[in-house]
Amino acid sequence: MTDALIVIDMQNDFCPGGALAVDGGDEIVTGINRILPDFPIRVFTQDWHPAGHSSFASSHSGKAPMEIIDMPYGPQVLWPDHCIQGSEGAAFHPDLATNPADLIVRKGFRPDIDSYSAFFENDHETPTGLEGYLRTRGATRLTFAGLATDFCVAWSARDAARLGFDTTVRLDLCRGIDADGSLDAALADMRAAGVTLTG
Ligand code: VGL
Ligand code: ZN
Repeated sequence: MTDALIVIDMQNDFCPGGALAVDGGDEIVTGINRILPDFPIRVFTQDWHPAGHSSFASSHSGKAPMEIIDMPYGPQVLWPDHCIQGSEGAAFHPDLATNPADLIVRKGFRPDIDSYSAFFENDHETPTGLEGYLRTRGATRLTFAGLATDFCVAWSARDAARLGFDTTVRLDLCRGIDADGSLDAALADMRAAGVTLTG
């Protein structure tokens, strides 16, 4: 077994004071920093949207954040503007130890499609390239931490399990958005996909 830690979207906009703040998002920074040295492979993701991204409510007239619209690739929750490329909100939390990262994967940069998962855009087809990176580095077992449990962590972990990686989510090192029961649904989805939930 070769282990990789995948740290999802530990960015200012998902922490208290940010544009799409997740309750307690900053509480997990210290714990993530602490476990980083335990993993021989360390990957961080960064949500990285162009201004006017199609996942922003502000890009659709008459729509408010948290409404759901139909996109060609399926239903899409609309979000407040967040993680705009190069902005302070898109930067990693200032206390996150980023030097230990081997690779930083940016996602959500295509204007017309969102990308929750670290592996595929929301069409479940367009790859980010992370699978190839992990396989060529020999990773077989993946541990996930970060934000948000019920969106980018859950979609990433579910894809990882489907791709055949031994997949664990450290729930104690994640925090969720929990819109409309999305947290319970995400936990059930991950379990059904064979993801181990710990912490
Ligand atoms: C995320 C909503 C929109 C996440 C990213 O990181 O979970 N959620 N963009
Ligand atoms: Zn986003």
